[in-house]
Amino acid sequence: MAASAPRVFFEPKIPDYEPGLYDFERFDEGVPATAAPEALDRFREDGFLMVRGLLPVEEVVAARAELEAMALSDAPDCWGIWYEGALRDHIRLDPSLDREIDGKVGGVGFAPGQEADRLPDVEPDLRARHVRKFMGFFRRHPALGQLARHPAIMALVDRLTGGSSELFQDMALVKPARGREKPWHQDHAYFNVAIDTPIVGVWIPMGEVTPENGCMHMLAGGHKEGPRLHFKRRDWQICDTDVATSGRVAVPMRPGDVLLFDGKIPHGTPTNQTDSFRWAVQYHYRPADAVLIEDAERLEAFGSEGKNVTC
Ligand SMILES: O=C(O)CCC(=O)C(=O)O
Repeated sequence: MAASAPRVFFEPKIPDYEPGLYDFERFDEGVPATAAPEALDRFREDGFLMVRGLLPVEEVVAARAELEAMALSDAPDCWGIWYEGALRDHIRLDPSLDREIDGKVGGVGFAPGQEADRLPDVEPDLRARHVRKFMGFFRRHPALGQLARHPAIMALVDRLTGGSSELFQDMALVKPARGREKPWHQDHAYFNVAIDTPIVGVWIPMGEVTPENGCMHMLAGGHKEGPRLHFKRRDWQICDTDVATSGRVAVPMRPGDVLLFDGKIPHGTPTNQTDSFRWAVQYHYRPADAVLIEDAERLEAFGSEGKNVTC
């Protein structure tokens, strides 16, 4: 059966953030792969654990090649593809058709901008230089699928979810040269999964990541505070002024390293200030018997509307 065409999302340009939003107290050094099984207490304490050299570099390189090919393809084999607002300098879009973020309905409601059923009509290379995100690809690309089910990752994830884990979301975050930030947020605010469920995010860089090109920034221990209110601002996000300045950690990584993080840890990534891509994939796992909830219950915990709060 032929794969159906991906859904295409054109994001708006988003405003700059205030300087200092991604200042940090320290770098996280991670733990060697051999020490990871004994270091899971650190995950529980900090809300994340970075494991050095957990994956063979050649497997990460092969997965990145699949993403690079998808970015250039005339028929990318994925569920959805998102383009940075900067692509609007090269294509004609009617801004009056842009929709705002709608955290109320979840899913594509989290995507601001507008949606299309075909790729932008520009040269593949120009298109590829503006990809921000792919979703829904791991079953269709062997090397990306291999990372998603990698035994070295699953051995740790299963211990953190408490048993048999189900992969329920796959995405690649491309962050092209000068690509936009992902503001501080908790991933669980995007998922209709019972609030007390142990959700584990796995973030795999496919090149060196640094504060300059947009490595992960974590609020160490912030998961213990539970759900935080999210607002419709530059994204579906925690209010910038609600992000504590103490406990902020930057997590520079190399190919082969893997970052495991709790679904309730506040985290974000700054703008890519370099002229190169910053490639990463992110997979999310939950216990196979996780209870699913409705949007209303998620918003009761994470939503800000109707709660007499400001941002
Ligand atoms: O890779 C990034 O830039 C941020 C990814 C992230 O935190 C997310 O999409 O939830």
